[in-house]
Amino acid sequence: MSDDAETLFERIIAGEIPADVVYSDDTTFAFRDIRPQARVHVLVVPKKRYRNVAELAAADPQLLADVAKTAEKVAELEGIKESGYRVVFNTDSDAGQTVFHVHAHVLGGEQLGLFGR
Ligand code: D5M
Repeated sequence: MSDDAETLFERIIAGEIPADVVYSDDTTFAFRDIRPQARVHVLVVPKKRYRNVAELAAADPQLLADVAKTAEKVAELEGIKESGYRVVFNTDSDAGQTVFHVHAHVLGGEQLGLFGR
């Protein structure tokens, strides 16, 4: 993991790297994934960096709740709250986590496939 990978989302939050921002509030930030895996694919991050969802939950459960609420807000803004959506936290290498600033993938806008390969 490079330093760039560690700080990428902090730099997006700071406005130093351009992103298609969907929502922002005091504690969370949401922007479109650069490599969308569904018609709607938005990343929700806490502004404060934790490595993964387990570390976030242990350190600051309220902030994890904020991330979950922002995921729902994003679904509302994207018009997929009623049809349903998926929220995924990739954790470490077998899950393909590449950015070690915890982020929820909010996926939807179409019928999603099953889990697995
Ligand atoms: O997800 C990391 C995700 O971050 C992956 O789906 C691509 C996305 N990504 C990487 N760089 C950017 C930028 N610059 N803007 C928007 N989205 C980006 P992971 O769960 O760690 O594999």
